[in-house]
Amino acid sequence: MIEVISADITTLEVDAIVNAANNSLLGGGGVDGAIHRAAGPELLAFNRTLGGCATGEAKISPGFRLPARHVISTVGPVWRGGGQGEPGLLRSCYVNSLELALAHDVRTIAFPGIGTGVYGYPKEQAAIIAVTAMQAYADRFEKIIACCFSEADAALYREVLKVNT
Ligand code: AR6
Repeated sequence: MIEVISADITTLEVDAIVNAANNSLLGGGGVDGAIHRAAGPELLAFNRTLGGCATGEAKISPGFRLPARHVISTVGPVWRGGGQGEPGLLRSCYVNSLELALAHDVRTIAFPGIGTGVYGYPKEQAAIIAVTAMQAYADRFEKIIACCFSEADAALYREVLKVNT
């Protein structure tokens, strides 16, 4: 089941929340900053042991002080016009995060709009990629949540879901 909500992802009681991180996995702004603040300094200390993360890949950490049990960090592509492999890399973010989740018995997982903030991925194109990947995995999870940070973003996801079904 895929659910679209408008919320702060750090408040969700799910098995895993996904972080829109950078290659260092050592924190930043946006949702990454919010997740590190809510998880506490243990997340930064843990992530220092992970050796970073390539764009399109994913790594898993405990949730520490978050209500979520795990944080799955993935690194979206920086938008450079769409001709630099961005769609494939963004799809990989979702697929690799979902595969990693399955390997850790995650049944409920929430995603922010990877790449759609500082990294500049156009929101509608990103939502189509996100929803398509979520739909391919929907039957292997209890719940996949598209956690939007505004009602406008949530409306966009709902529109894409309607068109895709
Ligand atoms: N809960 C849910 N979604 C959120 C939250 C939140 N608390 N805060 C922001 N968003 P961004 P990116 C949404 O910029 O584009 C960081 O500095 C936001 O509205 O966080 O992948 C990293 O360290 C947007 O739709 O991630 C990297 O350097 C979405 O999350 C870089 O930013 C993603 O925006 C990654 O850029």
